[in-house]
Amino acid sequence: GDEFSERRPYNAVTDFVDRNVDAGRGKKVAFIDPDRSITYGGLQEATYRFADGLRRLGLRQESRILLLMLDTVDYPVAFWGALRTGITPIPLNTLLTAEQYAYIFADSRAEAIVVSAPLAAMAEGVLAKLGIARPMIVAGLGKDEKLSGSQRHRFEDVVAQGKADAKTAQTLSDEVAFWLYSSGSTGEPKGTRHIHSSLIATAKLFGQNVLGIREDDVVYSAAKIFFAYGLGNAMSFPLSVGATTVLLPDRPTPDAVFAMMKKHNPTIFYGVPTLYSAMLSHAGLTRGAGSDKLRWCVSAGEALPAHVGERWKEITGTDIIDGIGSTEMLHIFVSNAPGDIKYGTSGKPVPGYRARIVDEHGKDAADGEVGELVVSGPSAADGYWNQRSKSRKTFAGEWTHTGDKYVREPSGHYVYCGRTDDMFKVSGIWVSPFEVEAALASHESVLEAAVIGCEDTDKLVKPKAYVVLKNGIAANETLFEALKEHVKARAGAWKYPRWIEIKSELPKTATGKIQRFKLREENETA
Ligand code: 3UK
Repeated sequence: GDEFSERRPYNAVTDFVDRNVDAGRGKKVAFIDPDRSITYGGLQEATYRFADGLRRLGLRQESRILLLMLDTVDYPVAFWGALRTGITPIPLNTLLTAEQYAYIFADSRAEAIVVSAPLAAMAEGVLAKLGIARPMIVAGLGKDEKLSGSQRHRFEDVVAQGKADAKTAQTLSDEVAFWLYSSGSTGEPKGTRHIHSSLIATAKLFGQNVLGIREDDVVYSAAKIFFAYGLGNAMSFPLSVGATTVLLPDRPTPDAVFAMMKKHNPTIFYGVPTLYSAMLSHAGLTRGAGSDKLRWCVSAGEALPAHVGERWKEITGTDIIDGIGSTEMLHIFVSNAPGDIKYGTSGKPVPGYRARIVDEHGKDAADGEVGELVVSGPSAADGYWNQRSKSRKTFAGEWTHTGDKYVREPSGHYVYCGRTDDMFKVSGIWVSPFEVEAALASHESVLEAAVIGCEDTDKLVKPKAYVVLKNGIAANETLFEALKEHVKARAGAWKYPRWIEIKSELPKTATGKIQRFKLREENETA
């Protein structure tokens, strides 16, 4: 075992909230949103009160509550307040469809919902359609806005009515603390159950040891708290060292992000590759991306194309640290690091995690051979909720299967090659759709691209590309020929797309991952 896996009485709220107050940070600002801020002392008191408020609503230890919330100072109060009373919070993506929420409401059997005011009507509609009654706590209502119906409560009333000296539930370090629904690029979302000690494991192993986050940092994450990536970035990592987090409830457009950078001068910025790429094509990108104090930028969620990292470094003067994480492992487990960056790779295993690349028989692949990435570490989830066979496949003892194809370079760097299920062979040689997409996206006319394997008249699989062109670029035969030549030169002769189809947009999950299976379905029915 490791220092995080020893089983002991432990509630994460004491580590992330109370310890800061004990260390004399009671008056320090922990979170800032566009309207309010909250100190460490204020957070401690509000989480005690919210915990007691939940008990007063009839909720008991181990019941589950959904958090359908925008990023404001109420988010940490709800999350850590629930943990304090041993209730399991389930942060939910705020961008899902009513059908997806209906599925999750039913699957999770949550007993209450905390919802931000702009999302309340939608949540009411889902409950009505399911024919179930649940207490709903609405955050961010205006003073004059009224709540109607029974079991409807204002967030601030639940906080105000709870006692400030209530109990902290005695939980165990390896007891389930919260769930996250996996983004589900294929199939239905899975409730991924995480334990108390995983939060401190990721905060120390990645936040502190890799990023070097410290007390005087001011962090801003464009990735929202409901995403495992954002939960670490904007909540657990900064709280683990007593830093300050700035929150934006709105959509992180390049303009909105630049405004945050200028206003708050964050020292650490977290984004996803699509955002970095959009910011790069924005005239507003300057040194520090607008912040006078920027130390590091971090990218995850999908692979960061090398040219994006390199261009970003040139213009802003700051590197982007790309690392791979997953909902199942809670945060990043293979990563580049400050001072040790190789663009175009995901870096090396984060100390404290072990990674292997294995073939279909579970044997270690040689350097240079593509295989599946499996990982072992203290922050692996306890399993999926009510999904026994998927749990057994993904969490195989101490090794967690990522479903990602990787190759290790002799230098020890891990290079992403796409999802296991999206790979295909051309003339017996593996093609990673991702590699062809990256080659296409590096062409000056291309905004983004998706590639699938497609049968030709000989029933042999060849790459087919769906391409979104940049504004004002016209599609014609000359351009198609240029794109094919570009891929041949960049990725390898056999990898060029035999067919190119122009699209106005690509099908994506709510978290921005390309849904190649949709393109495959579309291609089969055509
Ligand atoms: C892909 C990457 C290449 C990969 C996440 C940081 O993305 C996160 O979690 P999800 O469950 O998706 C996991 C899958 O996304 N991926 C993520 N990062 C990278 N591929 N390079 C990367 N840097 O397919 C992985 O299996 O949504 C990211 C922290 C916490 C997270 N949950």
